[in-house]
Amino acid sequence: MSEKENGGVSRRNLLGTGLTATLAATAGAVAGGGAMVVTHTGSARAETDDDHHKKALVPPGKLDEYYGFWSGGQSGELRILGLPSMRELLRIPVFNRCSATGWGATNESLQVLTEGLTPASRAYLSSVGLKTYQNGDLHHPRPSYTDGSYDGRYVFVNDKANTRLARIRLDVMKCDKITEIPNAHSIHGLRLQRYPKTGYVFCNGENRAPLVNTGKLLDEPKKWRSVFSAVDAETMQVSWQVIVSGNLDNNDADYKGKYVASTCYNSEEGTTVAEMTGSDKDHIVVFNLAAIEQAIKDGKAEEINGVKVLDGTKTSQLGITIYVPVANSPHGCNAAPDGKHLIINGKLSPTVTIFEWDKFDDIFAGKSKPESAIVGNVEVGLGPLHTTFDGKGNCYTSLFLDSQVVKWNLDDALRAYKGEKVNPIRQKLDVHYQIGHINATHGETKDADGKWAVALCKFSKDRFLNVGPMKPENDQLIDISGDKMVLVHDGPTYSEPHDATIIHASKLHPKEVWNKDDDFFRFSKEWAAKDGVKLGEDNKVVRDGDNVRVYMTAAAPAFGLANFRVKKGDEVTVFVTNTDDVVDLAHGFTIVDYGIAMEIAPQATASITFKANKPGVHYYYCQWFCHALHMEMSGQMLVEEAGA
Ligand code: RUQ
Ligand code: CUA
Repeated sequence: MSEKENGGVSRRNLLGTGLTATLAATAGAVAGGGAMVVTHTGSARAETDDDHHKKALVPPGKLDEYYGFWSGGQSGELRILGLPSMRELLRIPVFNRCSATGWGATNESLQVLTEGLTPASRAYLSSVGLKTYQNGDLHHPRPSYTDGSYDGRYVFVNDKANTRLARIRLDVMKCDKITEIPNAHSIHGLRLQRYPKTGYVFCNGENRAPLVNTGKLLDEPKKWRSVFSAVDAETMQVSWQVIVSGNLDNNDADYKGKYVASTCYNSEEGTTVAEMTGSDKDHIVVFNLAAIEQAIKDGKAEEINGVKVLDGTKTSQLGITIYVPVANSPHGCNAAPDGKHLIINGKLSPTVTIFEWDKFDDIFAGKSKPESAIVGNVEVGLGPLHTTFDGKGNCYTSLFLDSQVVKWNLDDALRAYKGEKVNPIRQKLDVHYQIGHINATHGETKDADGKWAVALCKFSKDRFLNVGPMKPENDQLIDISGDKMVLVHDGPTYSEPHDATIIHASKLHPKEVWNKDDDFFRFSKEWAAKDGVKLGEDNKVVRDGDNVRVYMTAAAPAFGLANFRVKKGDEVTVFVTNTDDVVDLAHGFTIVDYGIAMEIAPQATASITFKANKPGVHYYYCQWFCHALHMEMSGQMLVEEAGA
């Protein structure tokens, strides 16, 4: 039976367990019963409601109300979308190599990409002819906080592929720091200290690996370790690390600056799927920040690869962690904007578990049992992964297996747990398909405003024109402002947005043009100072043995140098300063048949270093359309045969 014939059952049912949802959706059912209202908005035709849809329209010339920071997954980049239009506004290269901007090739970007590498990675990369990693796997974009609200300073992102943390400056939307985390293996969960401000960036080392990972203990997985790291948000240095039991998955911090909690799977500490899911309980681990800082002061840490590392495993006597058993393989970990509650999403269990942060006080003091922190448990549906919030007491949990978002009420859930006869479930909405993260406008702050939520679906299947075997993902916009959730937009996205955070536009004030003295240009500024050159004024070629430094301006529609001459074998660095002080007037610099290209935004300087090993006339041109005479904005690099 084809998908069409069976009414879409196989599509919705891809991962096996969404049967109830499927039947309801197939029938186009809108079912309500008893105290519980469950709405299936149904098939691909029926789920957009005209009024809600219009609310999401942003007409030409009008601006969006929110910035969305979208992970680029294994593309390694960060993206900015406007909400509610879901228009993609910008791509910010981070862990990837970017053909347009020269990220990964310019000296400015290479400084960012190489400064924070561990000595071991640096040695490995140079042994294979690389300066830095060429890929990344960016899951979690997290904007910085002051007192539980977004403060517009930075967005932090993880790299699961190469164990890194990166920081993006929100004034210029550029990555300015990347730190590889030593001792950990694969950074996954990433959250920030909320109070008094960020502070610490909390990085979950997902995989267990030998500590130190230098070729010993290969066959002794029981001795491998999973490591939790706190990184200083300003210096981007690792402040401390804690060894834990089990694999760290996602984490979140409270609103008081006292605790961080993390879900852990594989409490069995196995290495195969069967071993990792053997027992029916895993746990969350809770970190006590004050106790950790005290233990470091008291000299309880061991220094490993230059970092202070504490033992926070189950058998540790330091009193810095507690372990609370929860159902097998919990995943999402979400602090509610009420500042009091923490939601743990079951993944393999159809439930979410509610914790109260304050109850950890007595548990750390030894006055009560770890389980006493649990104040609620709701059966939400199959495959709960993440929960977001509307600031009005409702929670929205993504159901991966059911391909649904379930809206439930926190207060009712707490009352139900105490034995009252209330059903906390408000509504279930079909999404398409297999949702991972869900995030609402300001949902991770105390300013959660309950306007929109985005459902980041892992599969799009039939939702867009068929583009071959590799389909886009589907990021859906849901209007959560009313009693009922309404799906208003499908947005195809490229591999693979795991997560997104959404900030009201009033919170961010990016610059229109660069400040020409910005520290981001320090590489160029330092060389110009050494060479006695004024960036943005002088056009000059400086020869220094085999090293040639070429300084030029770019002002539409001409480069400051019509040509420059070097010798085969020279190491050439070209510095280009965009002297146009005009909004949106970017230039570029590309050398033909040399693999050289870079972006130069208004008032910026960019530089790139290469070996002039190919003799001949090589045009350079501006690759950013900047002027009616943009095509004429070019010049020639003349490379002489050596000895000529
Ligand atoms: S995790 S789909 Cu990488 Cu954010 Cu939950
Ligand atoms: Cu400058 Cu095109």
